[in-house]
This record gives sequence, structure tokens and C-alpha cells, in this order.
Amino acid sequence: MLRRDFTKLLAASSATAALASIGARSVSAQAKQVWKATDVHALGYPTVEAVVRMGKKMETQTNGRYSIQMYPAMQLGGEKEMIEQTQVGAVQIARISIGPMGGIVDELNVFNMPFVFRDVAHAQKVVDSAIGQELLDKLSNAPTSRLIGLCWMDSGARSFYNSKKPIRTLEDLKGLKIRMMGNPIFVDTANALGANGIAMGFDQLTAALQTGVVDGAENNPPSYETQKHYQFAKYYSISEHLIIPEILVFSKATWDKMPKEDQALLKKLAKEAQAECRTLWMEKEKASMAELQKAGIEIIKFSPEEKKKMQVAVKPVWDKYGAKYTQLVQRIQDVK
Ligand code: GTR
Repeated sequence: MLRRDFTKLLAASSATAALASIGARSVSAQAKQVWKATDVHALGYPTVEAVVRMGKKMETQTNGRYSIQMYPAMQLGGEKEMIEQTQVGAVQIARISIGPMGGIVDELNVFNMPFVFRDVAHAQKVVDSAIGQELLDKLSNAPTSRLIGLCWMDSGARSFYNSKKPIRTLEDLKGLKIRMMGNPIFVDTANALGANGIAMGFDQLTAALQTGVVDGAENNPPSYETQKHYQFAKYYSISEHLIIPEILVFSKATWDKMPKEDQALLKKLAKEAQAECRTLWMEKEKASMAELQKAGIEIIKFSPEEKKKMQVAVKPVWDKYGAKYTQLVQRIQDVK
């Protein structure tokens, strides 16, 4: 063989080998998908832990075809950005408060209404009921949502905290600048209670509390504790004015490319994550309350009479937003 021919042969065979290896890589890339998951909370927080565990199960049960890479602690931005990234398929899984989801499917806003649930146990029963499934399906089937509603997650009840003074009565809220999540229902709720509601992202809140841009905010004990907001706002008043379930959403762009059996498996594991998150949540809530007590936070429990006054005070919010949810609210109230 001429030297020139031999060189050509060598070049051709190495090109074939290179092509074969690219082919093998793309096959394995198709076969193994690493989903990006995100949450505003840090690793170890109940919702984050539940999704991490769900990812491990998915990985084991599909022989590694799918796994989850968690991006916690607002690494991919706040919830608005998280929703957008999931809609375009840059992220596959996001755990979002229903607070900002009302803008995607209006019915979800029913869970954002003040005092819509009697207590946390009632909210849990509702999301576990047919109503919970219907709302997940509404999101999945809404032509413009580009999201699949996988399951619900716990987030307890939200209560006011502030840096100025102990809030014991409705009147004590008067004039306080209180950060609320960016949904007009919440700002109107704060204002109806006599405070000055300020819409702001969760990512800006620590600095705003520290610099006095706001006097306080409202959240469940685990968020108040893990975000260290208690270091700047030492009065926590158990008002439980909002009980807002959280939702795990999946990118429809990714979903539509998955085989039916894989979709079904993910839905099943998500239901398990919903139950697992609840146990983790109850434990974390207790631990956070203990931590707050240890830190010397003044924890004030609203009396039933004061709570009743708050429920009356938010009537304008119900008058403004509630009418369209009348039937759904009736069904929620009927869940005993
Ligand atoms: C937390 C919730 C977050 C976020 C945050 C907030 O309770 O888990 O998803 O909504 O509140 O106040 O922005």
C-alpha cells in the first residue's frame, strides 16, 4: 500500500471512530436526562428536601435515565424568574408559592384569599381532596400556562413580624410598612388590616428589613427563621391571616417529550413527595419555633377576638376579588 493511501485510510478510520463516539455520546445524552430543579429555600428546607428525595427515587426507578440537580436558595432568581425559566424549559422543576401563580391561572388565586381556610389542617385536607387535583389539572391544561402541576407542598400559615413593637391587636398594625408578596390581593389585605403593604421580592427582603426600608413582613415560622429575618425583626405575632399552599410545577416543554410511562411514574413520585413534605414540614415548624424561642424572639399569639376583628377587616378584599370564586369557596368550606 502506498504511504499516501495508508494515511487516507487511517484518517478515514479515525473519522469513523470519532463519529461513532459522538453517536454514542448523543445516545447516552438522550437516555440520561438531568433535570434542573429550583426553590427559593436552602438545602434541608422541607420543600427542597422532598424534591431531592423525589429525584433520587426517580433516578433509582429508571436505572438512572432521569436525575435531578437541585439549584436551591434563589440561585436561579426569585419565583417570577423561576416560573419563566420553567415555562421555556430551561428549568424542569420549580417549587413555587401559589402567591405568584395567580397570574398564570386565576382560579389558583382562591388560595391567596385571606382566611380562606379555617386552619392549616383544613388547607391540607383541601389540597389532598378532589379540589386540589382539579386545580393542578387546571394549571396543566391551561393553554398558556406551559406548566404541569405535579403536586402540592406544605407551607403552614403566615403571620406578621416587625422590628418596631409587639403587635397584639389589629390596631397595632396601623401604619407599619409591611412587605407582602407581589400579588395585589396581598397588598390589599395588608392595607385592609391598617398596615402599609409594600410588594417586594423575597430576595430583597433581608436587606429591606436590615436598612429599615420596611418595618416588617409576614411569613411562616420556617421562612422567618431560616432567612434570619428574626435578627432584624424581633416581634412575631401569630395572626395566620394567610395560609398559602405551595405547588411543584414541571416544564410542559420537557413533559411533552417524555414517554407516557415516565410521566405516570413522575406523577406517582410527586404524590409521594407531597406526603413526605408534610411530615418534614411539621418537624421543621416545631424546630423553627424552638430556635426562635432560643433566640429570645417575642412570640405573641393573637386572641380569637382579635382574629375575628381581622377577618371582618379584610371584607373589602373579599368584595373586590372574591365574587368569581364563590362556588369554589363554598366547596372549600364544605371540606370538613
Ligand atoms: C415562603 C415561600 C416562598 C416565598 C416566600 C415569600 O413562605 O415558601 O415560596 O413565596 O414565602 O414570602 O416570598
